[in-house]
Amino acid sequence: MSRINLKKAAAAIKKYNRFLISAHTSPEGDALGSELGLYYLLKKLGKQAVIVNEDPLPSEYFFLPGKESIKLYRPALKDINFDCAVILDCTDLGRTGEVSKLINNTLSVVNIDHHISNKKFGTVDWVDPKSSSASEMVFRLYKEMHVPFDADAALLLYVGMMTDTGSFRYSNTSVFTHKAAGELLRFGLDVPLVYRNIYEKIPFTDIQLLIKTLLHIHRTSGGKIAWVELPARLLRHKKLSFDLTDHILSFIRGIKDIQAAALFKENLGVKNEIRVNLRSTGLVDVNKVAQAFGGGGHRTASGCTVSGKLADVRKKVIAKIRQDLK
Ligand SMILES: [Mn+2]
Repeated sequence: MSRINLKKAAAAIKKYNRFLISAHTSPEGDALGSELGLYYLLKKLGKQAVIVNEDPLPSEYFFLPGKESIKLYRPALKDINFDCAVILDCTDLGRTGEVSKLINNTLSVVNIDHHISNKKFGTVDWVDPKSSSASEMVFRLYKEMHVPFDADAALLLYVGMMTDTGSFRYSNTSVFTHKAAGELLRFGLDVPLVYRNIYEKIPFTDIQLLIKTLLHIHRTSGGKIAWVELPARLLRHKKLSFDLTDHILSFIRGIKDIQAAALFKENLGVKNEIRVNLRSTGLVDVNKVAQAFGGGGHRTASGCTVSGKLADVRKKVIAKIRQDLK
């Protein structure tokens, strides 16, 4: 099934000429790696393409090639006459934020995603939950369309696969993921430097925030659930350009006997809106938990945005996690 839809996605890319590329808000390695990786593929095919995101690049991704071609959403972009939109790493169109306003009914939409909770919103839906990442799917698109990789494309797709697999440690890491990564490494990637750029250049003020946050890890349900809150008053001191969520979650997910970890973050821009990020060590299905609140993702990593006060949202979400504890 997935193979047929890969062919359909490739056929759409062949057919159209003026592409809008986007991914989810708060873009991370996979969103950026797959967007830019696809951008280079389209350029090699002689197509026009514009990447539009709602949010700017976090500073740890400033080293990515092609980053200057990413545009931030503004209403004037409606005047560009696209004939196809390729949406990457999104369970639904709403995950692109404001960018969804650029997509009208006449535009063909190619939905390329690896989340099990994908809502199949495209004209073509290529959804493959067995893929480690959207970047791994773009890797397959290069193969399918016989477009050769170069050093830039190799770096971008490697970054997407590396970040979404927790550096090739999570359960979504497959034989194919390693084979693909191995093939990309032939282009002379400096792996330690890639890792250092993404994970080891945390601004000192953010390390201080991380320490403050970790002082307030809470456990519940006999130590099976751990959670932390990031209230707005803490976030105001944070370097907005740097995404700490992953660092905090991978830390609390590693606590002995934990089955699920949750991070509750107050949205600085919207009052009473809480972003919830969930991780599971494998026993609890946090995709199901996130879906109960209108979000989604994967069995072991998911997220949702919930309206309400920080403490109320936290109680509701934790009650839901509790139902699935083993
Ligand atoms: Mn992804």
